[in-house]
Amino acid sequence: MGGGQSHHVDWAAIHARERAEAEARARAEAARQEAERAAQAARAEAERLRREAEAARQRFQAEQAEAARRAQAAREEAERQRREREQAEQAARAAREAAEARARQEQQRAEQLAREAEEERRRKIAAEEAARQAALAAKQEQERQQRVREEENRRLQAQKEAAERAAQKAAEEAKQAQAAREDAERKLQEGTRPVVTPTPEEYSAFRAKIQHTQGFFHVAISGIAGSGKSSLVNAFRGKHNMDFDAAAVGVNETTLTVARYPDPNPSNRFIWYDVPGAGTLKVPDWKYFNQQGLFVFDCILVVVNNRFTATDVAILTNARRFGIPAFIVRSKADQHIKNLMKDMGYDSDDEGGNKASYFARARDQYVAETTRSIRTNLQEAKLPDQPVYLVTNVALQAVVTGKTPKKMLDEVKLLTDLAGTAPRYP
Ligand SMILES: Nc1nc2c(ncn2[C@@H]2O[C@H](COP(=O)(O)OP(=O)(O)O)[C@@H](O)[C@H]2O)c(=O)[nH]1
Ligand SMILES: [Mg+2]
Repeated sequence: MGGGQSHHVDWAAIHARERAEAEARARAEAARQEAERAAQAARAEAERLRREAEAARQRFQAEQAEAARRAQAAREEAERQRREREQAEQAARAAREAAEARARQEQQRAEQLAREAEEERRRKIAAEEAARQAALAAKQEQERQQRVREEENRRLQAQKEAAERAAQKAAEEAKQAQAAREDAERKLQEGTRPVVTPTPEEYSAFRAKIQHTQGFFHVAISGIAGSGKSSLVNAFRGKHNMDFDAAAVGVNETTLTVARYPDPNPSNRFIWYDVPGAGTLKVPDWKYFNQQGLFVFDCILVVVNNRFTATDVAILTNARRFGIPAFIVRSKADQHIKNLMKDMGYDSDDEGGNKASYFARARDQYVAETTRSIRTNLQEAKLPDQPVYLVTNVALQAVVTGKTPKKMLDEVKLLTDLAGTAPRYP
C-alpha cells in the first residue's frame, strides 16, 4: 500500500471490481429478466383473466339470449294455447247451437208429422163416414128399388089376375064377349084411335108450355128410356154428356116433363126437347101423343131400339096424321157394332191388325140387320117405309162442332135432312 504501491496497478482489485461489476450486471440482468418474466406472466395472467371475463360475458349474453328466447317461446306457446282454447270454445259453441237448431227442427218435424197424422186420421174418419153414408144410401136405394120392383110385381100380378078373371068372364060370356075382345085387340093393335083433334085452346096451352118461339124450329126427341135421347140432345147442341150445361144422361126418367134446350149456336134456330116417358106411362099409347102435346112441335125424332114399342108406332102414326115430319133414329151404333164384333169372335185384347176387318164386317151386318128390322116393324105397323138413321152420339157431337170423326154412319145425313126440313128463317 504505500507510495510504491500507488504506482502500481492493482489488478486484483480491478479484477475483483470487474468481477463484482459483472456479477452485479448479471444480477441486474437476471433481475431484469426476472422482472421481464414476471411482467410477462402478469400480462399473460391479465390476458387470461380478460379472456375469461370475455368468455363469461359471452356466456352470460348467450344465457340471457337463451332465456329471452325461452320466454318468447313460452309466451308464444301461451298465446297458441289461448287461441286453441278460444277456437275450441267457438267450435263447442257452434256445435251446441247446431245441436239446438237440429233439436228444434226435429221437434218441429215431429210436430208436423203429428199434425199430418192427425189430419190423415181425420180424413180417414171422414172417408169412412162418407163411405158409410154412401153404403147406407146405396142400401136404401136398393131397398127402394126392391120395393118398386115388388110393387110392380104386385101390380103385374094383379093385372094378370084381373086379365085372367076377365078372360074367364069373357069365355063365359061366349060369342058376344069374344067379339068385343077381338074388337078391342084390333083397336089396340092399330094403336091410334080415336082421332081427337086438339082444340085451339089446347094448341096455345101446349105452345106456352114448351115456350114455343116464333122463328124457331122445335124438335121433339122422343123414345123409350135409355134409348139415348138425352145424349142426342147434347150432341145436337155440340155438347159432351159431361159438360156442365148438358142434359143429364143415364138417369131414371121419373118425371114426365119435357125439357127444353135452345141451341147454343145463335145461327142455329133450333130448340131441342127431351121428351121422356114414352113406353113408361100408364097412358094408353094412342093417347100419349095428344097428352104430351106433341102436335105443337115442328119435327119429331123417334129414337128406337131394334123393335118398335107401341108408343113409337103411335108417335109415327100421329105425326103423319098431323103432318109433322118424323125421323126414325137408332143411336149407340158404336156400342151395337162393338157387341157384334165380340159375337163374331173378335177379342179386344188382340193386338192383331184384323180389328179393321172385324169392324167393317160388324158395321155392314149392323146396318143391314137394323135396316131390315125397322122395315119389318114399319110394315107390321102399316106405316110407309122410311129410312132409319144410325148414329153415335160422340160422332154426331163431333160433326156438329165442325170435326170429322173417324167412324161415321148417318150423322151427317141426319143433320142435313133435319136442316132441309126446317124452313129457311130470315
Ligand atoms: N156407346 C154409346 N152410349 C150411348 C150413346 N148414347 C147414349 N149412350 C149411353 O146410354 C145411356 C142412356 O143414355 P141417355 O141419353 O140417358 O138415354 P135416355 O134415357 O133416352 O135419355 C147412357 O149411359 C149413355 O151414356 C151412344 O151413341 N153410344
Ligand atoms: Mg134422358
